[in-house]
Amino acid sequence: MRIVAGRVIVSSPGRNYVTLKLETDEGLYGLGDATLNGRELAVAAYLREHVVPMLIGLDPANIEDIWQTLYRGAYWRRGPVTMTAIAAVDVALWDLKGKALGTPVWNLLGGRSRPGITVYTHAHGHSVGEAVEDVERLVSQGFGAVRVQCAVPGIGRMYGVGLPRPSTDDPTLPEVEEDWSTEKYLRFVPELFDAVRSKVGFDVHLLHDAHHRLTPIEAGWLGRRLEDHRLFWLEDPVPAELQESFRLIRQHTTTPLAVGEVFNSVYDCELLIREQLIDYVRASVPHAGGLTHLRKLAALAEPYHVRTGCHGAADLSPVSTAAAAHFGVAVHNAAIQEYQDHPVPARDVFDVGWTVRDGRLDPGDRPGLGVDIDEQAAERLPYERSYLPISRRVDGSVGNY
Ligand code: GCO
Ligand code: MG
Repeated sequence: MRIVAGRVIVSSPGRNYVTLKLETDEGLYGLGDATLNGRELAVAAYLREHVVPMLIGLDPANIEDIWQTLYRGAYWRRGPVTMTAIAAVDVALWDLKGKALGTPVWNLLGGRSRPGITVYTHAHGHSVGEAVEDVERLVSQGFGAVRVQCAVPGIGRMYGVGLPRPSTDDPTLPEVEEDWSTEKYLRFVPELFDAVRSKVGFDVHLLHDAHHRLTPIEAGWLGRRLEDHRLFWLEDPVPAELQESFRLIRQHTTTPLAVGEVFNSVYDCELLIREQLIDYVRASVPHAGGLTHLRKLAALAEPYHVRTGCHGAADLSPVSTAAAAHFGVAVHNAAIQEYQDHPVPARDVFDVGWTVRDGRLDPGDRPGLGVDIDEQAAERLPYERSYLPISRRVDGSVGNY
């Protein structure tokens, strides 16, 4: 079998998704997600202009060799654009192999370690009362793990609470989250979890995302203050560009720590893992080099008691949810998977074999990844320029979004 074409499909069914479709001379094709939120067209161009021409004529069976060719052969290694492009090719090749052999990807990865991977989903509110109600709603739907975010009194616009986008003259400009105040946030979050725990009890896993906004010592304080609430994890307390900063956080709290949705290779977390500074690594299939690389990262983490809790927000396409599902049921130290519903119009573009039931994501038994794309439906919903928000602190300077 030979690769004869690679098509990059950019579509916006409620938000932008980039899908790579690798076609072979035998009529089989494989799909991979190449979406990098806010920088979608950079990956599309990297694939179209530089990667796809190198793939034509290759045997798609040789997944490892193609991965190494794209990684080492480019000379310029790593980085989100490169690694997302490599991931899209890698996942499309695993999809193709499964289809060629008539078996699901989870079977190629060593079979099932579990029937479905536990997922966590998102609760949010504009007030503590609303957040509590949202957690109760999700628990009643069968979710056993819920991430809780809530608007902080006195902060105008907040990450993770679903506030409407303000109307602006130019909708293509990034939205701005104003008034970020660490002091207000740190005063409020313990109150939020006091309320949620006293209402829902300890039978549900609660998670929280600090979205890179704290310093290590602030993170240590928050983790310690939340210890009695037994969070499943505190996520991204600080950006992990400086991996050793987690030493300081670790010395101050036993609240479990998760980090890494922006990681794109094992080198981003090697120290975090080896020194056991984190409990969960959030690197994902589409942003960390595909199934081939994420499996190696998980294998490094296993002896150090670090498990995976992969990023799975709605800006990762339904093709990535499929890849996450196959990874999650097969890999032994996969602990949990983030899950957020995709926008409704995505159902017209992507046909999926995975399901979420009773708080678990099951990849299903279709050959390959078990997902398909309707290219005509995708074409009717063209790319729309959009950016992630920018965060500004009370003093007007740019903070971490
Ligand atoms: C999460 C993430 C997201 C990211 C988004 C960026 O934990 O789900 O933090 O909300 O901000 O996916 O593209
Ligand atoms: Mg996050």
